[in-house]
Amino acid sequence: MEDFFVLVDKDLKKLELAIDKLITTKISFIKEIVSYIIKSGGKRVRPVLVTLSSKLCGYKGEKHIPFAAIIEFIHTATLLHDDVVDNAKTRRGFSTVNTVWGNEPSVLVGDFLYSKSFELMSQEGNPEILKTISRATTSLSEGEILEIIKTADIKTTEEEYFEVIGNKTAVLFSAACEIGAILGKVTTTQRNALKNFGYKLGIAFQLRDDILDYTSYDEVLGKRVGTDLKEKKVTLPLIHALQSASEKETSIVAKILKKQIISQKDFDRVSKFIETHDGIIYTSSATKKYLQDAKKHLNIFPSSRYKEGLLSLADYMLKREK
Ligand code: GRG
Repeated sequence: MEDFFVLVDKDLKKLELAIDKLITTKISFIKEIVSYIIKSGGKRVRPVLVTLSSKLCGYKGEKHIPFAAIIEFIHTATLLHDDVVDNAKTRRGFSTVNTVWGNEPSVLVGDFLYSKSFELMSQEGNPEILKTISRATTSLSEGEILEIIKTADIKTTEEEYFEVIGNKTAVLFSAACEIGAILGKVTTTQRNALKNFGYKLGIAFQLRDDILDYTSYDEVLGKRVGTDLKEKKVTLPLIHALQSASEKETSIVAKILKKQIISQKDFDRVSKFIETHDGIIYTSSATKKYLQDAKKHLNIFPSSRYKEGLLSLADYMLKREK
């Protein structure tokens, strides 16, 4: 187990109890689906961020637990929606909710988790945190919609790509860290530092995700490799490869992206093309750069095991395999 997980081991146990306790509903069908997805082995990276950030900021209370649970509920809601949008068959090594129960339950249970999160937040009575999470969820939707607009667009620029991943992934990481800062009642400078740390970490997390989607294996990833291309998502490895591609290569990729169904052979061809043009190497070095920048934001905090934990969580982003 990574050392930052050990550091928050007790808190993660409390988190699991809070998750069970906070999801109250009389509808057993909702319970069944929520429990199926939420117990299916998510990494709990966002709750770890809430916890480590709050402790870094000297917070000694217990409120980070419900907020960590709320962040995980929102994350889970986005997965339920995203799997419908992408028509995904597997997640975390199991059949997706949309495969087992259908699209409607997946979307509606996502709505339930999303609204439950806001109900719980309103009970907590912390307007700063409410504002932070509200803004983040708006960005999540914007990111997902931007991504749809850019589907199959081989002209997608790096800037547009970073806007998509900033909104769909990084803002929630950023919000998780900011919650810790709000709970710890630190200075605005420290709060902004954690917010920026979380944002850059989230970008790196998504970059790694987009690399793994080309380089990993279904069994390791717990979902189908090559989904991005099959869903016609133009991610950084492909964007970079296209920048130095010949006209002929570009037109081959464009033709593949226009197909109704992208085959395994098409995927292999595009993977080879990305490899030839160093798309993965480029994306890996962008990941490293974001992580280095992210870590610098923590310089203003005194040394502590929680700071070490956040730094080692940053290192894990680069090597994670799932
Ligand atoms: C506000 C409910 C709501 C929806 C907004 C669908 C949607 C619109 C946004 C989706 C954004 C999305 C799916 C971004 C990808 C984020 C990402 C990298 C997910 C995988 O996270 P991990 O690896 O997952 O932390 P685990 O399984 O470990 O929990």
